[in-house]
Amino acid sequence: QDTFQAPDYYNIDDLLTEEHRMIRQAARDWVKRDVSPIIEEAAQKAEFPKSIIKGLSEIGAFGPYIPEEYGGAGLDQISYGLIMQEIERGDSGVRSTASVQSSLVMYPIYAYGTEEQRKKFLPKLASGEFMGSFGLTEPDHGSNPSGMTTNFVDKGDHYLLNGAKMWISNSPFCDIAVVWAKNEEGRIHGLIVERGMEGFSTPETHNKWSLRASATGELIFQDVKVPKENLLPGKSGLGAPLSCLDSARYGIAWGAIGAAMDCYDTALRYAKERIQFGKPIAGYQLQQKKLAEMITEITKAQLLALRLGQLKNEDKATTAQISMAKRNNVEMAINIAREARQILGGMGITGEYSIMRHMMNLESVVTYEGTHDIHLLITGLDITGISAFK
Ligand code: TGC
Ligand code: FAD
Repeated sequence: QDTFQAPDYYNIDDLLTEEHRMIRQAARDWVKRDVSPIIEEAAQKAEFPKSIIKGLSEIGAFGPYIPEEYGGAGLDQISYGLIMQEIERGDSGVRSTASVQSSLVMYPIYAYGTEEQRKKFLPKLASGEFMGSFGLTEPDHGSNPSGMTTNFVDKGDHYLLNGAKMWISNSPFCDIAVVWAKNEEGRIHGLIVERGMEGFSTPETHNKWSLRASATGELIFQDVKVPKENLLPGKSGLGAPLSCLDSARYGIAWGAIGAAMDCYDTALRYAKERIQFGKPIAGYQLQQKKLAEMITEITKAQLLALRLGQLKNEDKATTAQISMAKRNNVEMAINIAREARQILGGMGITGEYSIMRHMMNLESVVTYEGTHDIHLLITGLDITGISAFK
């Protein structure tokens, strides 16, 4: 039974609006009812639970901040963050599916697409009728996407797309993929590739120990004819995909708090109930140190995310500020998962509890959307003015 109770040590709820709390409650109720009961089995079987797509749409997780006229939920950035927090409390893989759909597929179509593209794709993506994926990473270009070799050539009435993307969330079942590729001049553009186009395939990546309830795969393009109307005309250059990452990374900064909260809540309950040497292990200083540090770190992460949300609402959040929050909050969550796992002793490694699943999932979250080290270098560049990437 899912008995989760969210910690709020600094009364941060008082800083939220009534609407924020209602949106969060709806997401929390849905996770308790429709995600928690099935997610462990899905992860053990390494299957994406398609049954959750409808619910994700209903709680506004597909395009939370996309205007309602395009099927989005028309919410503010803090609501978006709270929804991600609740979903990742259930599982980082489920949050991944929502992040990709919202920030990496709907956002670029909304921000850089034509009115026809918005009308054609956004309502179907918001309802979950269409699922999307985002192809930036390649086998030889992960942290350095500017080196990508996927390319397209203008053939008069269409573009001819060739190349391959790797590590792509949702790829095995996506209906459309927003793919970043270079034109003949080496300029990066976004193209909408649709399932069924000849030469387009999406093989699944198997044997992951992490994000097992999320489907990951490749996107392979062999002379794919992409209609010209599928190019996103609004922005080109690496800045176009990076601006989508800003939005997804912001959501992860909130989502990681959810995973951390679940680990903390589970460990606290367990420590109060588990008797060793004649008293609850929660009564030993070493266990209290772990729990006290967990709630301190969760509280700091909550404040960071909330302030970032305020800045996002005012359109003032910088890429470097988002990097700091993504990096800090994911590291916070992975550290809490590791400590919480220890508090549960042997029970911590079983699927009876969610902690080990969170811990394994977070190994992907700390790597994707810019690795832990890449985000540190973004902060380093921001404060020194000197790039240490190259
Ligand atoms: P750099 O020279 O810094 O920038 C190139 C151009 O882009 C502009 N720019 C931005 N524009 C908008 N928004 C941003 N956030 C921007 N950041 C940079 C920049 O001004 C420049 O413009 P211009 O006009 O001068 O050309 O680029 P760089 O090649 O030095 O790379 C910088 C670096 C390393 C930070 C960047 O490449 C990076 O972030 N690498 C990490 C790659 C990454 O995060 N990949 C994620 C793939 S998607 C994914 O993981 C999804 S997981 C989904 C899930 O399941 O949840
Ligand atoms: P590399 O770039 O090879 O990095 C390896 C190590 O070197 C890292 O520790 C890195 O920090 C370090 N490093 C790299 N460059 C530097 C440097 N300049 N200085 C110091 N250290 C450096 N991508 C997508 O496009 N779409 C998706 O939907 C998507 N989903 C994903 C889902 C999962 C489960 C995973 C694991 C990945 C996903 N990715 C996706 C890819 C992800 O964004 C990349 O894995 C990530 O950007 C890192 O690239 P890489 O794995 O090639 O590692």
